[in-house]
Amino acid sequence: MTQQATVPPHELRARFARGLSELYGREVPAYTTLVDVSQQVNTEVLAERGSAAERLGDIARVTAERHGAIRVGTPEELAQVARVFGAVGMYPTGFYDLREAAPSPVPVVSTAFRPVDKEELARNPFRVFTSLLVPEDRRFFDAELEAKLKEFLSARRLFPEELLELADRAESDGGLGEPAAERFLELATGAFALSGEPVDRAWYATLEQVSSVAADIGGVGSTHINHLTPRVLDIDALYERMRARGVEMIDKIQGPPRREGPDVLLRQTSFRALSEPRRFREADGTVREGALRVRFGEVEARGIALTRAGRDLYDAALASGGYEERMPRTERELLARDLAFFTFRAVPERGGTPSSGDLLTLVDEGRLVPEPIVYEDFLPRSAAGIFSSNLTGEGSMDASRDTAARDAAWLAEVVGRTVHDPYELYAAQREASLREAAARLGLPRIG
Ligand code: OOG
Ligand code: NI
Repeated sequence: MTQQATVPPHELRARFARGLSELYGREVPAYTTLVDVSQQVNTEVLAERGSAAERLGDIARVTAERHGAIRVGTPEELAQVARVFGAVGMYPTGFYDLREAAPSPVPVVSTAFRPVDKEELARNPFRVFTSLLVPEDRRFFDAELEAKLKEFLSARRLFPEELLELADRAESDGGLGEPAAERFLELATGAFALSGEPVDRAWYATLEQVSSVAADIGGVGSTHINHLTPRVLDIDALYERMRARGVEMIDKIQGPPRREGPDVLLRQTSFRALSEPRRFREADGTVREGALRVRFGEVEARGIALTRAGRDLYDAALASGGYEERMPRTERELLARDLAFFTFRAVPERGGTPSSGDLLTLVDEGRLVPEPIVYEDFLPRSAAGIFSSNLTGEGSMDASRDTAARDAAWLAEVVGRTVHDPYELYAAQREASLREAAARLGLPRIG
């Protein structure tokens, strides 16, 4: 008998991303328009700029690239999410405390599940920004509401046992054979579909007074993907084109302002999706048709990953208003001042003996060719801005009350896994490429 071929994690991930994309396109038709317009813009940019357009990822990757966002209510739910994503090679990376995000705090902490290896990212870079409600945070919730929330949340089940078992099997075996793979994907995609279950109107409204994110998470019996974001090569062009089509965009592009020079980090913009029909259970037990407007469309452009020094400069320059002047305008300067991450390709064909192991000298001699590392993560201020610009109502928060301490270590404990540090991942990629380059150039080390 022939052995059933295993579907490896990257293929599961690519199929999962496609499955969610089809689902979201059916549920939120404006998403399909956004994907179409993004692809038009990408085709044009590629035609105009040629290979320079692919400096931060080839067109196949950029075309397939998406990030999604989901929101869950309890540490147990987050641990289950980690198992589902672990099956497709997506691991918790980075910690974002959106409760601290001025001027629009949101009662969640977040991480992004994503591939962490260069090869895996190249195969399919799907990532999901995942937020966890913090009902213990007294700035948002009083003790009574916290207790009610926990009771409601502990009674629901986001992921069927069969899905979690398949996920564990996929992770421990490095994939799944057919038809288990197909079954896993069907259940995984289904877990993020919008539910037709009636929403308790009074309970939803109570939570909405505190925060519409709290209502979207804790007011319903399931989770759902709340946006799916394509990547575009010229976000300014995309923004104008969507507006020209009559789509009402938020009033700006979040992240680094437009300027001359290499793109850094991440620029994003969004539009509010239309309200969607949802069923509500009224106080008297009857079920009526209603509508909620919680999902939206978002698009992003990615730039070079910054080092901690680069990020500090970015934050300071944005805060002081001197961004345009203070951020370097060339890759060369970003590299020379160690503000951004690059990998390096050795060119032993240059011949002769390198005069030193000094990085910049080797680059100037043409023995090392720097290639920028694309930023694979998120920006907390943009994330909070994206949340808030798409919410109904301001919510309420009393900043004088007790917070509940949360950090990456806490999150790691909750999911029982490492929470990867983005800076360490980028630095490891750079170091690995330098080691390889040194060996090829016959140098003990490059530094
Ligand atoms: C997540 C918002 C954050 C991003 O791209 O920064 C985000 C959410 O709305 O749940 O997706
Ligand atoms: Ni997003």
